[in-house]
Amino acid sequence: MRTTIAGLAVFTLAATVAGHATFQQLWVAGEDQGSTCARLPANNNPVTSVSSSDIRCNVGGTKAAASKCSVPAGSTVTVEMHQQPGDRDCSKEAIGGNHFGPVIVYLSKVGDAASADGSSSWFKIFELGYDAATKTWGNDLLNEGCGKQDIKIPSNIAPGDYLLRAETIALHTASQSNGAQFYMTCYQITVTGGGSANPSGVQFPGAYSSSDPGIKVDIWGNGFQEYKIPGPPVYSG
Ligand SMILES: [Cu+2]
Repeated sequence: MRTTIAGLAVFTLAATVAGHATFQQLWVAGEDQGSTCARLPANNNPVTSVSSSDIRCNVGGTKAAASKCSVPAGSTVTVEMHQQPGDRDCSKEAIGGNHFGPVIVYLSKVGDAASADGSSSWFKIFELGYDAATKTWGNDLLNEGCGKQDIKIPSNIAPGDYLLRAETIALHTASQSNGAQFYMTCYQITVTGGGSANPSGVQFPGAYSSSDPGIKVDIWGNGFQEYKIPGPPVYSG
């Protein structure tokens, strides 16, 4: 009996590593959708291989969410990250204090957001890297804002289903090979209105290389001044 309890305790600890985090909730035009359209990762551990299909929507990221969130083209959505599942307590950091890095968001047009596996092409709609003047990282702002980051959905993209992939990359150990930690969640959305734009994009895996200057980087060194966000440029539409 004792062994069973000890085993459970270890399992619980492994599932909830302190500092690690997941994007969990979505707001659409200021309305809280909770996690209804989030493909919630099984735990808050990072993905560390850019060549694994886990880099698309996290480990187990093909499992459908409860529903899709309807999002008007041109509106603002808010992704929300926290360290522990369902714990939206704003007095706690969204992601552990030294997990510094950028926040990046992509969209991928898909036939059905509930069944799409993320193998389609992704275009970037948001990125926030490092402000050297204020020494502020993109995910510092998550921590200051109760885990939230606003993102504008382009107004001219074609209506229909998309996966929205929200990501932060923790760089505290990124000077080692495969030391960067990727935390991402895919949200299932249906864009309404919009236009006819179908921006070209990149594939995951493929968009990132483990040797990219924004992925293998020593953020602690004296020489560190500028940060190059990985992936393609932001779609300007
Ligand atoms: Cu970590």
